[in-house]
Amino acid sequence: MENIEVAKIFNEIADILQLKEDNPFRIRSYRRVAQIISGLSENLKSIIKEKNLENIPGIGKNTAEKIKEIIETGDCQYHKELLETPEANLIEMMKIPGLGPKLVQQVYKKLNITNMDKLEKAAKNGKLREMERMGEKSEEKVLKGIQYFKQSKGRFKLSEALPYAETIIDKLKKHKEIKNIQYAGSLRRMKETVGDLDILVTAENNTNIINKFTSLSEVKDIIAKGTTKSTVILNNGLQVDLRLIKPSSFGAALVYFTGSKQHNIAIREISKKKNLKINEYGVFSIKNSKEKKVAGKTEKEVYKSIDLPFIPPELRENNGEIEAARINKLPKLINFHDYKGDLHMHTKYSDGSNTIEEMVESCKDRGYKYIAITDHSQAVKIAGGLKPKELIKEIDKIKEVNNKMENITVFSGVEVDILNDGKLDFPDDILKQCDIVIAAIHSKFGMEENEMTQRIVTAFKNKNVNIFAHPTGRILKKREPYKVNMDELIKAAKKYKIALELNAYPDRLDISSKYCKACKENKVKIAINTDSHSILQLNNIKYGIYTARRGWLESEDVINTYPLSKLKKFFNKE
Ligand code: DGT
Ligand code: CA
Ligand code: CA
Repeated sequence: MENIEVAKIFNEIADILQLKEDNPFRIRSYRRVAQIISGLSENLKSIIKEKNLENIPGIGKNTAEKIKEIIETGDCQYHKELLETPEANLIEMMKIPGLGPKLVQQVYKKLNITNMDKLEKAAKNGKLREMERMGEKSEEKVLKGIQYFKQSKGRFKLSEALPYAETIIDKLKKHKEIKNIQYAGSLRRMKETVGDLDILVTAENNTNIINKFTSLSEVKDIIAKGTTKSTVILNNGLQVDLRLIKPSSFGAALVYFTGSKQHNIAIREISKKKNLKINEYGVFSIKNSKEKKVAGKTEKEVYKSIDLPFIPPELRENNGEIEAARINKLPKLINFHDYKGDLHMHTKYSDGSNTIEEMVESCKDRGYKYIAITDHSQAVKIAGGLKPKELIKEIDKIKEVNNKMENITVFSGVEVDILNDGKLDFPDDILKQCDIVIAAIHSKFGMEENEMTQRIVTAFKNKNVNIFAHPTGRILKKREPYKVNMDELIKAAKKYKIALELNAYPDRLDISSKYCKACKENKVKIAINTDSHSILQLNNIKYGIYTARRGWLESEDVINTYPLSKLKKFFNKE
């Protein structure tokens, strides 16, 4: 059982409790456990074997017992009991973006609607508007949500797919017969969601490898098992295509199966003009209707044969990368070693599960040069938001820690809420005392576009604000971005020297790669932050870096790569 599946059970417990209108703090604590588990870099099974689960910050005795039960039996009693209650039927509807537990309960109680199909019918037939506080508009919203759900259904978040791909590759790699193994497809392009995994292998004995692949413990169903290709379904429903490739074609296959399809079509057009044929087996010159292979072993060779430099997989969307490659203007994409420090994280002062010292130590171990501690402000009660006095206390504490620590600078900061009118949740004289201020929206997501844009731009005008967190508010597969005019937002960010955040939390990846590119083109800086609520979540930075690369970002576009002095200047808007 993968960690993610265990996390899913805890999330489902929270969902059902929410539908039961249970204690919000209890609900939140189950959600937090789910977050902690999905952030773990080690498999729960091996943690149980080798260490104590309760050593994981945020995991208490009760939770540890539940986790053990789930790992040993596949589920836990408490979850099973909850599943027997009437509210459990409604979980499906909770998955519709924009549909909260209140509305789900309302349609259940008033109209006896228990699933998505019934809900869709009721919305189409104008039945929902008969209820309190509901109208034609809310029906439209429900229908849009259902449509969005159906579109994204069957796709997996990057964070749900990448660990599986890595595990499978690690396991298969142990077999000496494998000479080369690599994931391709949308995963290699680091798309935020992937439809299926595509893995390519070269091996001495194909049959052996296919047998090993289909008997992996992650495999639930075998769909196809041939001599050069096999397709399976994993325990979490994800499909994996494994293809065995001849070494002389590995590069060509890698280009082909990495895609995207649009990129492939574009390079095929180029090859045609050069009298070449390009496919998954190689690049071939055609003379007197005779074919001769000119490239195929490596990707570099394939691109070279059509006079292009190697194009990083993250860029292969036919979105300008081929034109850039032609004139040798491909971006020098940001890399892990460029990254100097995380500027958005929470501690026990608000809803994090580690202390300031623990967060700092862990970041120091990662080799970071600086970090910022940024707990929540008072408006977000559920996340333990700080009162002004408490923030001042925390700032003192951060300064104390900073003075003690060597080789790392700890900035004092806050994630301050943007209120409905664009004012901030703390007065300026409080904010001024922070080294860094992150502004964020955690309420009233349903505003009209104009109002929302004005709300945010008003906040940008506050001189204390440095970063705008998770700028579109989306939750992958769960919540659509709020309505906001991104062009205006980007312009305002430029004008008021605000960095937009690329929040690396795997459910967010907000802003998306598309907007990263737009920011770069408008010379707006990006801050890649994990928004960690525990030391384990600091690992999520990888999803941020991958998404940034997909968004064409170079190190100079990202403030977390700045040397300390330059970063301080940025905070002071110099
Ligand atoms: P996904 O799985 O929906 O997230 O997206 P991909 O890009 O991984 O797509 P997939 O798995 O259907 O195919 C993997 C790659 O194979 C794709 O990126 C490009 C290549 N490919 C698949 N079908 C075609 C096709 O009809 N024409 C061309 N030129 N390439 C294709
Ligand atoms: Ca795929
Ligand atoms: Ca595929």
